[in-house]
Amino acid sequence: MALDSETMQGLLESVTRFVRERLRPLEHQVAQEDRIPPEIRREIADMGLFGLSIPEEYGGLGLTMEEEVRVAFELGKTSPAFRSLIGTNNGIGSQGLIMDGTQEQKRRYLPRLASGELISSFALTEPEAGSDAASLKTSARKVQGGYVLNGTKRFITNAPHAGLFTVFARTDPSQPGAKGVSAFLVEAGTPGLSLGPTDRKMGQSGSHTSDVIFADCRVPADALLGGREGQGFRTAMKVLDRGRLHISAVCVAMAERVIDDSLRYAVERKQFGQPIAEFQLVQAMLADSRTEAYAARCMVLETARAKDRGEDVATDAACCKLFASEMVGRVVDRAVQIHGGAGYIADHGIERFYRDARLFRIYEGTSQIQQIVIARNMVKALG
Ligand code: COS
Repeated sequence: MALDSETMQGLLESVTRFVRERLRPLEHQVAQEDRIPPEIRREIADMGLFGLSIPEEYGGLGLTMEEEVRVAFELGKTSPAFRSLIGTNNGIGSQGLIMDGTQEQKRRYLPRLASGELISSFALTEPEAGSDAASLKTSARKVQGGYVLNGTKRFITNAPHAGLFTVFARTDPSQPGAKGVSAFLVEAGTPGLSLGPTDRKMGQSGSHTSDVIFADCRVPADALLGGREGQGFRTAMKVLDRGRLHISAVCVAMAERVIDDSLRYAVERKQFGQPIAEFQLVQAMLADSRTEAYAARCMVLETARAKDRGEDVATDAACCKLFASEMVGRVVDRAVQIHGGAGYIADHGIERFYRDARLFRIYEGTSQIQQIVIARNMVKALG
């Protein structure tokens, strides 16, 4: 454990209180305005949440995976946009740097990522390379003293706010697959780097994505992550293994939140002269949701502990992401059903979770990609 149990308990309690007292009252406003109020960003930074999983020597809290998912179990009990604000700095935006960066690269960026001064983004997906990430086309041509990047990245979370991008680009055009890919740390404001308009999305208002465009964008040689070419795809996969576990924890949290909302509604709402919670058909929906959320919670905790023990969790992280994201889809669907007409009305909030949850089955690898990862690894393990 990175924190002693008292400190960890204190952190969990303060996040729980912060979600209840500060974030939940703002859910509707954030959805309406599609922005997180700046004072909330400051409070999140003051609590150290931008640096949950960044090592202590760089100013983060250095949480273990188990501790991180326990925080996500609490932070995820509100609109996912709040979690998304710190999601990239703790996850896909910083982990490549933490896992494979040079000391100098870590020293340059991690303290500012941990404090929230700098937001980071993970630029892997392209218009024609989504699930098939190894086919990416963005190029990084070696020139005197550095590289020149050309290409377009798509659906990049937090790009409109990012000061730093981890960009995956092909350094070796003779290698069409994973082997020719390298990772680069590219700062916002570098000439030749521009952003597309912010995407309009189905849900998760307040969290923003956009294209990131490289047009003869010149970066210095020391922007190459870890100083080694050809390692980028492997870095991306390792980052995603970890990210999938974090997203699974967020799915558990959202499920628990909407189950709680559904239960309270079912106890209050009366039909046929009694609370609908007393009807067995409604009870069945509550019980199925509770059971599935509990199963996902156990999977996530167990896999996080295995990761902390140093085990390879690529398969189990994919199992978690597959089960937890599909589970929360079923749970939010039942939540709408339990709320009936009120569940379909925008002001009530349940329909917003229904739309927000849809992304979990898509990003950081679709459910179908998780199935492929799991089955392939099973076959490989057989030898
Ligand atoms: N950890 C470390 N290395 C890994 C790895 C992992 N989890 N998964 C794959 N690799 C390595 C492989 O070992 C292989 O290296 P070698 O050739 O040296 O053995 C290399 O990476 C290529 O792997 P593979 O051959 O499995 O690549 P594929 O092109 O077949 O694709 C999938 C693999 C489909 C699993 C991958 O493209 C993927 O995860 N796609 C989804 C991408 C995604 O999640 N996008 C979401 C957007 S980011 S928010």
